[in-house]
Amino acid sequence: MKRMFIHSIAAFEEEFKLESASTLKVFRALTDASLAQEVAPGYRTLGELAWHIVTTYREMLSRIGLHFEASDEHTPQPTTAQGLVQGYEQAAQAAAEAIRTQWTDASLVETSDLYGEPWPNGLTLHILINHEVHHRAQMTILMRQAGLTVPGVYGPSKEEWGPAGE
Ligand code: NI
Repeated sequence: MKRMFIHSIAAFEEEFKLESASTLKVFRALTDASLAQEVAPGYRTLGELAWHIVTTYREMLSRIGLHFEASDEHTPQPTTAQGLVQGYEQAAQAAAEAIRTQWTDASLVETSDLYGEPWPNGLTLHILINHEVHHRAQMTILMRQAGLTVPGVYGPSKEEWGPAGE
């Protein structure tokens, strides 16, 4: 079966704009105190999950020939929620800018070595977005555990439901 694949820079930008705005909404709901929240002892904390989303841009996209400055997995995690928001905004903007200026649609069908396998670049971009959505969803569980109000992502969150619970 052929994997889902992003075929144009314009399609990537449209998808990325929406998902990135949702991620930012979730990041902006974080508090400094909540960053140590973990789902169970020994698992990634809320702050670590957020930082993993940020550093994946550089980690993943540098493997497929895009050049930009952003924090990577060796950069120490910010200790404040504001630092995480700034890290995310910087990495997401720099990545989007690199894709827009360094690639054309033809670049998306070229393959790069990812973890020992040849992945088309358009697949890597698709997986980058899915990876972010996956960890963002994990974050919302930890945010509830930490007593934060979770913003809606694809629809209203429980806190945003009307009185009838619709
Ligand atoms: Ni991950």
